Amino acid sequence: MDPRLVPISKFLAKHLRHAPGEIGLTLDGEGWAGVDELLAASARHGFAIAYDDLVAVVETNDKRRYAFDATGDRIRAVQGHSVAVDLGLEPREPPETLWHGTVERFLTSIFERGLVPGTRRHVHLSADVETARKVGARRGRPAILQVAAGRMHRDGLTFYRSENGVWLVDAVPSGYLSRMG
Ligand code: HQG
Repeated sequence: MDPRLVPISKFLAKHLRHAPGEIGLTLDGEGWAGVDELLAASARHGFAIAYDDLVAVVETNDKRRYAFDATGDRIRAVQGHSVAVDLGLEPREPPETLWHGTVERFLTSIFERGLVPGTRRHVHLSADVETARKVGARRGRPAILQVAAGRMHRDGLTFYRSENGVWLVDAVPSGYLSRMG
């Protein structure tokens, strides 16, 4: 992605996932904001975004974090919210194994309490080890947990997959976790 677009992507993450009210924006129940409203609200708050740059962020963002609706009139973050939204995702059967990247200092608590969502709506799991390693590395030296997703699913726990390929689940009890690296 063009480095010039990174601050725009971060601004969108903040306001489409966590703090729409801070710029006077309202998300609907599925997390959508009107594109015109978003651009106006951003400009009003001293962060004017050109429409073409918004499109470029949606299309070239490294993790495809944002999407327009079919008409192109609305935009939302495809995962990672802390505000209450229902993304309308259908339950899906996960692969037998998924991965979670974290850091050593959280492990004692994780093995006591399982993985919990913290401020977000879901626990985020990765389909491959490399992605989990990157997620963990945001906080320090990564510790990788293997998640027995197939067994969880057979035990009746529900999985979703966001549009950009992140697996989402309400929580992961510690009995489904093992340390991999
Ligand atoms: C930890 C980024 C103590 C958990 C990434 C994590 C991801 C516990 C942190 C997405 C715990 C929550 C999400 C427990 C979980 N005790 N710590 N019982 N249970 N934790 O940021 O998974 O770039 O909310 O291990 O790539 O790190 O923003 O979740 O370290 O996909 O698109 O609590 O965010 O995507 O942190 O990251 P987060 P995450 P974006």
